[in-house]
Amino acid sequence: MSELQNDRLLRALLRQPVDRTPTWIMRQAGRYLPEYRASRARAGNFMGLCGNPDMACEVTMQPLERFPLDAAILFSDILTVPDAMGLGLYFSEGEGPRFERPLQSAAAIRAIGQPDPNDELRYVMDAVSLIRRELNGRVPLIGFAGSPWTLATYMVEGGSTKTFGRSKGLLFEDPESAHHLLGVLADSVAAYLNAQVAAGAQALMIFDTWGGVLNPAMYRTFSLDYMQRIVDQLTREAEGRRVPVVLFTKGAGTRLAAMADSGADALGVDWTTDLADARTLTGDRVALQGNLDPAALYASPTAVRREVRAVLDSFGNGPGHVFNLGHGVTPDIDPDCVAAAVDEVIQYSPQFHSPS
Ligand code: 1CP
Repeated sequence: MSELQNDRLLRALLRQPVDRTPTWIMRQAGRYLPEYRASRARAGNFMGLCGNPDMACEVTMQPLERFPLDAAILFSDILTVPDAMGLGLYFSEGEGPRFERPLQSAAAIRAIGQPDPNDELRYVMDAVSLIRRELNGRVPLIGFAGSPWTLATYMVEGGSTKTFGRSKGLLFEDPESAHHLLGVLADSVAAYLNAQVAAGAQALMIFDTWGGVLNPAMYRTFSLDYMQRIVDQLTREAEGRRVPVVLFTKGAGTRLAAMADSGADALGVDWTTDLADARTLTGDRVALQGNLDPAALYASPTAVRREVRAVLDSFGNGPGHVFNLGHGVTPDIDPDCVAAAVDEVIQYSPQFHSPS
């Protein structure tokens, strides 16, 4: 493997000194880029993109051709794991992800097993190896997976939900089945992430998009404990370097304090918590990643730059910050606003890293 030329991301995630704050953007490859829409049209649909390593590699590289980002993230989806468990993932136009065979009974939950990441998910590992070759050491590659709880919501609901009626209902009504499902998912995700590291992923992120909808006690029992079970099983070193792990719970708020004790190297922070407060909650235990409100990208480049400076000011001095949005970039923003955000981080952040 070629020598890594830009290791700012890996250093910042481990709270090591850097010359400036590194940056990448959640959903940086996506529908806001015309070149992504063209690739997706050629592939026919979203799964056609994810399932074809050449296309997944092409799309992963697109934002790096446009913006001086400090990381690439594997182009895939968190729902490939339940798909590999036999649930039949598909995307209906304008409706988001759906499963053909959602888990609708305790018996269905008992019947699922762990997929082999090098068999059913071989296409993801092939994409990881191909992207590493294509990156040629330019920036590190982030691998990822969904948290057990977040995956379980889609598997039990059959798709996206506003009320979490079935999935939260299961936690209250039949916690034993819920624990069984979350345990299988945690072990499956750990094996899947370790296979990504073996294929070349250099940092890992666990997306717990729906952890914030649980009450604090249930968050601990049904979301955080299973992320912890994953972190405990992960390969933490590859190619002679530590492989940093980032946990992201959307809507975490004060739960960041408990998350900082999970053994993760870094936490993603959404825009509803100030980075200064997140720093106070987590002390020096973890690095922080975030947290520009994605809606700021609907404003002018001038306003975007002002908001980026506010995020950098809020974290303040010292290492341990990776700039990002507080959640994924939305499809209808102007790519020039992403360019302005990335450039402002480069221009404004060196002052926070000067030796004192
Ligand atoms: O082209 C399209 O219409 C598909 C849109 C799309 C994209 C670009 C989906 C469907 N997934 C993705 C890629 C994706 N998904 C990445 C790629 C890497 C990147 O550039 O960041 C990642 C990391 C994800 C992760 C993901 N998928 C999450 C967790 C992060 C988050 O945004 O909260 C979740 C919840 C999903 C499920 C999913 N897949 C796709 C959509 C539209 C959704 C969300 C549905 C919902 O809101 O319930």
